[in-house]
Amino acid sequence: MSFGRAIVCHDTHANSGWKMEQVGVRKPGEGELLVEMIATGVCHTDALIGDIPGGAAPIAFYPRVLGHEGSGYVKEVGKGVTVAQPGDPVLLSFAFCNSCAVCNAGHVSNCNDFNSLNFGGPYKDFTLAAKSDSPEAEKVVGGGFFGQSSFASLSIVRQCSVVNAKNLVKNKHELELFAPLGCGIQTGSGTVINAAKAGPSDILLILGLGGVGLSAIMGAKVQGCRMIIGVDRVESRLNMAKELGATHTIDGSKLGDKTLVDAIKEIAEGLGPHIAIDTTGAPPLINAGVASIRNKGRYIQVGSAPFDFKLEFNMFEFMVAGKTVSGAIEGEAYPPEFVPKMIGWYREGKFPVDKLVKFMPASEFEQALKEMHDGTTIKPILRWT
Ligand code: CXF
Ligand code: ZN
Repeated sequence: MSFGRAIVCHDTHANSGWKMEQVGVRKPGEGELLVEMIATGVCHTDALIGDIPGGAAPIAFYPRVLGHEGSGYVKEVGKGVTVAQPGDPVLLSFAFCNSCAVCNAGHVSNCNDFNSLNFGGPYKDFTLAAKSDSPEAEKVVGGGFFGQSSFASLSIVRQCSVVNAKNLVKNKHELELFAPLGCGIQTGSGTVINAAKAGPSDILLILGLGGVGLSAIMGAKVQGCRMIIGVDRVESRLNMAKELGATHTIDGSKLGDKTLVDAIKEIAEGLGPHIAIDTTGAPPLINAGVASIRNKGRYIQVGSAPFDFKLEFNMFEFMVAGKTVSGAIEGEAYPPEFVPKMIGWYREGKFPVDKLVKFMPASEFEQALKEMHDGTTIKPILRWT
């Protein structure tokens, strides 16, 4: 057993259940790697899952270690690991089985086992202990979140969640900077590029300009979309969207007498966008997004809506308009290919991820969560060293 620090969720965040603690980490088994984390991006999904009351759903259990945007160095590998060797730098992403019919068809982000591999468990990876003879060494803490549980200085990572960065990063700083590529940034940009396959003739609407929404703006810029409309209520995020390539922004808090749908259509040639992507999960924005797209338009859900929210629309009008509504997760990316692509665009100056991030010591995770929620920080990255 090795020892490190981890943000252990004993209960929901709302109940003050997240604590930085000393933990024991078991040895890696078959297909697993022991990774010394250097950086972890914070994503809204960590906050979402770590706020579901224990037992309320199969994916809600405590104690556990969350975190799913990690980067670090491999310390040890278990049997059958081929993706990396001890000493290699790695960037971490989501888990997939790579053998079900959906994975075999090339859609690994919609793997049939996505829920169990990413939210499931409890994988018995950690114990609550500072040393092996402590009585806490028997107390199991769940790991394996997205195959990585990267809210830890040391963690067991499943091979499928690993992108070897040996030939991708130049130094430790880059490895830290690229930590969030494997979820939030891939989710936003990949939705535009892989799921929507947006191009130069498209007018694109991005609802919500957090890490995912702003990454969608960067993806739209890479694709050369002719109009990129961003919607948010935080001025600094609207300004950042402009800096990254949004041609128009709408401040949802300053609509006056107009509806959001009217404001969107007014900008989008009176017809509405060809493609709308919601990154907020907020029901009023979802409804506005579906209503605003033009005939033959496509709406893509990316933000996590309330678990009991049901979308309602008039099916006859929907049919006649030829609209499409779909969901997408993780930017429909195959991380071993898409992560190197994002790094390539960054090097070409087309994908300035450095503008979105703020580095903070892992001990300041509470502050990082607060700043992510209020919009002062787009993408907090926790440093473990
Ligand atoms: C998540 C959103 C909820 C479903 C799984 C993927 N994406 C980013 O964190
Ligand atoms: Zn995420």
